[in-house]
Amino acid sequence: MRLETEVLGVRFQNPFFLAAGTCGFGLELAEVLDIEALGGFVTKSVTLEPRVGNAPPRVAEFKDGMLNSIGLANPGLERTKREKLPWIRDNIFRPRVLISIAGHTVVEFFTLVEGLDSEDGFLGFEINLSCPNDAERTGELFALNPSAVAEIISGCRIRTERPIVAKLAPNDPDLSRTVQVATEEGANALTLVNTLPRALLDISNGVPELGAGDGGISGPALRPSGLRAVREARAATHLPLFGVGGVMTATTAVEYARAGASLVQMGTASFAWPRAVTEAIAGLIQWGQEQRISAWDDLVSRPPGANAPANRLDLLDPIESSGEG
Ligand code: RRO
Repeated sequence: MRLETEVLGVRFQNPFFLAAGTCGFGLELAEVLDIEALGGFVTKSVTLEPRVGNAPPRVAEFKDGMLNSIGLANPGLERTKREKLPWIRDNIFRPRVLISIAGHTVVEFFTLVEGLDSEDGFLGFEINLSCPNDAERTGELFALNPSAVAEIISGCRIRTERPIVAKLAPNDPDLSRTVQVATEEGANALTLVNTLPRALLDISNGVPELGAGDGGISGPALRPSGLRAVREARAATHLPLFGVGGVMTATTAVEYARAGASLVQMGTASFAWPRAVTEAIAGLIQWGQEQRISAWDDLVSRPPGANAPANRLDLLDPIESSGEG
């Protein structure tokens, strides 16, 4: 099966990304994983000032996933430019890199775009509008406030010609509207979804397992939320979509393609097993061969009205289809 795909005007060697916050700035995973095999990765969210992050423990596992409250621990804008981007520029060749940015205020998003735009070695920005664990912010997520989404996306749009990808929240009561706002204001793609705010408790004393109290849930338990969000977004915009949430294997990636995602991001699976993503890439090639699907693109559900319908497995003629693998 051909995994190559063209999105955002560029070619991706396969649809698998590592999600923001699960691979640092690439360097952190280079020793345990063949990063050059990836379609791409998204960096840890960068804030204007360095952040030390939330009180430990910052992650807790449970049967169907993981809860995190890292609290945006990152080196900040200047050290990212000085210490992280040069490594990416000199060591990443085939994968496409998105820099995730997270503002504490609307204006901070603009300062981050302006501060990073002239650097080399990355494709575009993932605008993190949906971090559930920012102790420095009170009130609702940017992603849950359509006028904040409009202001941030339009302000970032006029400051860069690079692709901008808006990362939205799974608990948005009117996701279609948010998707439309991001589309109208000039986003080039959307990432669905960030983690879902939840809690785990120690039964001996009722104290939350995470130092910060609540955290964001990810892994298999998030998958149905991610799929629903991608389906809803697919119906509301023509923009390409990144599917995130419980992408653990080749077939969970296919499920996201069926929902309408052109690309997928893996997170929790690679936390537990760094090579999960390279195994999923190999698994997808094999699955395609077995199912006689010739291209990843044939699996991706298109927006309503688009003229390239997704392949229906039940309509494939097993003799006619080449199954080139
Ligand atoms: O750093 C975090 O705690 C964090 C972020 Br920025 C995010 O966007 N999503 C998440 O689950 N954790």
